[in-house]
Amino acid sequence: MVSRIDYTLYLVTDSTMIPEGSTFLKQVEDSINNGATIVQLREKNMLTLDFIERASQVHKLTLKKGIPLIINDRVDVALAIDAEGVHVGQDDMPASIVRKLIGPNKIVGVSCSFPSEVEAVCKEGVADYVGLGTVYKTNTKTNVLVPQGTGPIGIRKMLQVLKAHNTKQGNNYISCVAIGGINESNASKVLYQSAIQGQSLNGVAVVSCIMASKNAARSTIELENVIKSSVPWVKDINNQCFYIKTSEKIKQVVESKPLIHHITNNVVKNFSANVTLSIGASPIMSEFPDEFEEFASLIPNLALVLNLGTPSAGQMEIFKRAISVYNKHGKHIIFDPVAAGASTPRLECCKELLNAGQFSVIKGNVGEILALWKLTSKYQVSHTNENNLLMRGVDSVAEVSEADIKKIGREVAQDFRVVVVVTGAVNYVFDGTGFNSDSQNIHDVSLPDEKFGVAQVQIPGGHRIMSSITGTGCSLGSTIAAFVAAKADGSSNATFNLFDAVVGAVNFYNKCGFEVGRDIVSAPGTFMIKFLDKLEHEAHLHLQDDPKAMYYKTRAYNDYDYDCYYSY
Ligand code: 3NM
Repeated sequence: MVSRIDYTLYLVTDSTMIPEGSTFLKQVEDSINNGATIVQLREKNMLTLDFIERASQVHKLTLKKGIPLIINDRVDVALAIDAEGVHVGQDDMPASIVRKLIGPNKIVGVSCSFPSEVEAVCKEGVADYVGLGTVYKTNTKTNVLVPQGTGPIGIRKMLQVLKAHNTKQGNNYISCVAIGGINESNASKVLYQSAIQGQSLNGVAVVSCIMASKNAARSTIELENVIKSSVPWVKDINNQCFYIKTSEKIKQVVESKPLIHHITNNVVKNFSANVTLSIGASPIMSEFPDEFEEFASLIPNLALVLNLGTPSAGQMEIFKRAISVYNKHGKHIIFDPVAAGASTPRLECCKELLNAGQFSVIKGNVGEILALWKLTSKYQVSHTNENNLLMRGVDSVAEVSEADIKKIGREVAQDFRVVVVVTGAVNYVFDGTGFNSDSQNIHDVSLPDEKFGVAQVQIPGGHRIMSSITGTGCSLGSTIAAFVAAKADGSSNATFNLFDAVVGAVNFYNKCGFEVGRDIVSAPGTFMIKFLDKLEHEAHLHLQDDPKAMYYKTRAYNDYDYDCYYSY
């Protein structure tokens, strides 16, 4: 088999979409000369003689540049021109037969849409790479199996299977690219979001983004730049921990007066806005997409709360517009998947949103985080008793043990590369951001599972009465957003530690809830008023360090150990 193939920018051709004024060969040549690292000739309706003629023309170009030419489906054409490889789909000639026909030194690629198909390719053991798709909706191929796209969630599930193969001693390494609806606007996002610990994509495959471009050279250069650049939402995050008290962090919120954009449910808008004001931030409740770009591009200390409490078809489009704009400008999004496990359509909404872009924080109760856990890459490939136990937990959240909460919290955090907050009598915060990767590949998480520690903290506090007052959960989302927008980790760096800021928010909020509940016991109406007062009081008046105040004990990423205590 062929080794060291560069799959980074994989051009798949299509002669039906050439723009006016250009030619098929010009599009291919412009792309090859400006960054395409491998080319697949894909002609679905061409006479054999014409196909061979075209293949040898393209081969001349690729040979000159020293990059491989792969022929789609037609082994005979590949043999005729001595191409470097053949790519087959699930309904084409089986890869094992292709291998026999073209020999051990050529490249064999196979398209896969599901983990079971990747598993079959791994078992067969003759392919050099797999093309995973369809990632996003595409107009280029009409008969795809998942028209809406598998999204990064689906890609990760396939990568989990591939990783099991690739990390096993003695197995031939199988590379992978993603395909379908990829272009300059989403290439770095798909590379970043698809990566799981120990296995990331080797590249992206594109058709229309280059073949239909009026300037194929420029489109290729832009795509290459995007592939090689970091995703915007990590630019202000660091991984340094300063063990700084919550009082220092809330001070930063008050001083920076961040703007918290809420797209939230109708029940809690008023309370969330009041909580936001009480802690010294400014709320804006906007579902008007035309102004999102202006917010995200012009306001520095800004974060978005996205709350699924009262979903509707129209709201999904608004959510997705907001995600796209906020991701583009690297602004942080706090996702509250309210009642994610309540119905299949609601979980589908979560999936659609998590596939649409990157969140920084996901906050939910045990049931909600358990529901999202079903979308993680390890969920479907593992058929262990452990998983069965957790599945019972989805139906009966009360049965979920602390160990289960820690497992699902960690796995959701790792898979979605976010900070996860699991709320309850005890709150848990997990850091799955993994920005301390040493990898050369900026989208790669790279560290193997056993080395990738997920920092985790348990935060007590709050009060049971809070569960009978609407908005107390949702407003924690507003508080987290305020700490994140203010970069309130207690340090004065331009960058901040996302996990520390979130821990500060959860700590602050629950300390206030505990103290108010302790003093007034069972009076929900009074609690609401007193709670707002308390938040305001603590935020603005108690900014000095209190020697008995909340403090952290230890933090060690690799031991999953980050205890948090505070004294009352
Ligand atoms: N294969 P575009 S999707 C050729 O899902 C191909 O296996 C797919 O085109 C798969 O980059 C696809 O224009 C077309 O979206 C991708």
